[in-house]
Amino acid sequence: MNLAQRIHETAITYGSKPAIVFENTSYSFSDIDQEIRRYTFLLNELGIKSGDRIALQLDKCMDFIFIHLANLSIGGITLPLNSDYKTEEVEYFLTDSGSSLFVTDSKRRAIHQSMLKKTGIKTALIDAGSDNDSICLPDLLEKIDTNIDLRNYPTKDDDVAIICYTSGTTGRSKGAMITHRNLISNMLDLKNIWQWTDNDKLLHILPLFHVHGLFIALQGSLNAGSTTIMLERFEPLRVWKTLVQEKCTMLMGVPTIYQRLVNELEQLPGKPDLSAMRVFISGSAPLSVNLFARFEKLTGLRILERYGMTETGMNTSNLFDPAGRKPGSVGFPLPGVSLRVVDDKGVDVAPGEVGEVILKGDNVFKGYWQMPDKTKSSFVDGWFYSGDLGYQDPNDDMRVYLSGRAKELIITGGYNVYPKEIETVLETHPTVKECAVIGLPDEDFGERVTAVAALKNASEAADPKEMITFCRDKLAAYKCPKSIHFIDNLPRNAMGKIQKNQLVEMYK
Ligand code: MLC
Repeated sequence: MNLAQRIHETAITYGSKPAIVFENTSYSFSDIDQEIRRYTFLLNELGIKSGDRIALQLDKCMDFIFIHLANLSIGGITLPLNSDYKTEEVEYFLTDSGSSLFVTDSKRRAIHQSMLKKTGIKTALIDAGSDNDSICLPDLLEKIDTNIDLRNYPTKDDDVAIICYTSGTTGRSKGAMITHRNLISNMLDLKNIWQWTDNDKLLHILPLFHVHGLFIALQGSLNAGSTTIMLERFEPLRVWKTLVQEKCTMLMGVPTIYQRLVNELEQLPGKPDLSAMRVFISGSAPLSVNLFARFEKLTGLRILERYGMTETGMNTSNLFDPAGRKPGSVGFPLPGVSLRVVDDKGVDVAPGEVGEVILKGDNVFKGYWQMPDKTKSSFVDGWFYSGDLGYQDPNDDMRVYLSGRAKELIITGGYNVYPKEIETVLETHPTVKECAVIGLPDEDFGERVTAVAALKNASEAADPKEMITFCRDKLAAYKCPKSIHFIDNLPRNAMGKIQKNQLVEMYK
């Protein structure tokens, strides 16, 4: 089945019930269904066909949702792009994916202007910008006064629905191809294990361009027939107020969000009435035992931690029963997911021992877009090697714990950053000889991206602020170092490999 078809069927069932309340404007399931129908017509007018890629770089907005689901309805593939990606990053995603259409707004159109001209990609704006080179979607939408429904859902289960770009250990981003089967199987699993129903009201505070905000929270909520209260930005005080006012039942966040919510709650004079709240869910980065305990002490509620990744959607979850939510553990594999822990030869380790987590199931993606070698090396006998290290507790039903990573990766505020990508940019700075990017412990972001640089001319005064600005011109802000330290020579081992552990010890 096609994901958009499934959501269309839910829309028919729930009709006038509020589906999404975006910043106080309410859209019923029928409203959303009609908008998707109109956008489908529009995409067809623009020549979009089954298998075409449409890239979206937008602030959080309803058009994002309509265009994405309209695109899937005619067999298109959506590329959700981080709203903060800079021109060079966007250029790579558009050209690598061979996108047929880039949907953005006039603000970003102006920033990317020369790149868009160079690549010649068809660009459509969701706001009425006066721009001769771009298509103005509101103008076109106004002219659509037809009831024709072109949604034909021409996909098979293993056709690609979404390409999500993830940074790579080599610095080059890879497009993870996520199929309709991946999305739907995961969505159904989560509906069951989190007892998600049409009585639920989800407070949505995450970005829409990632697995967490788009697949798990939004698509999950639409599928369950529940109401999504959607805020454009995450603001801790507003979250507490909205949870109470709207009598929300579910919230999904990354640990940085819970950290900020707890800090805010500690300052509040009275405790919010959370009696309607069924479950707070955390993922995308490890939730510390300390934060779990602080949250429980303040609210009396135990956060439910689950484990997923772009390539696999959700893999494991703690139990819905609060007694089965253990701090520090990511719970148990979902019903449709097989999980093993293996050594570096691919042999299962003894229960309780640490190894790499490998995964198989309908949730596991199809491979990396146009990277057959990379795809091949990520799978052995159909098992996807996650790069996460972990173990299973033989005395607790093989409950899963994560303990580190096999590959170099920094997780900052729920976003993955591969050091190589930042090192590559920083090493193009005229004064930098070489550098190493590390993650240092950070109470707010979990890990803080930090660079250590050796200069070409060690006696020259270097300006870390200017270097950070240099990175920010080329990379989304979350990837850029929050601080830069200077060193004469980077520490290396006998093989010449940079000793990042030593750098972490030196600067943490
Ligand atoms: C923003 N900044 C970050 C950052 N987010 N820096 C590092 N890490 C981050 N995560 C930058 C901002 O651009 C800003 O730059 C400065 O840091 C301070 O930002 P802020 O105002 O404190 O951040 P805010 O906008 O409030 O965002 C914080 C956040 C956001 C936690 C709400 O990062 C967020 O929504 N994270 C969720 C990420 C997510 O959805 N991940 C899911 C991946 S899917 P300046 O210019 O102001 O200095 C996945 C699979 C799975 O992993 O299992 O879920």
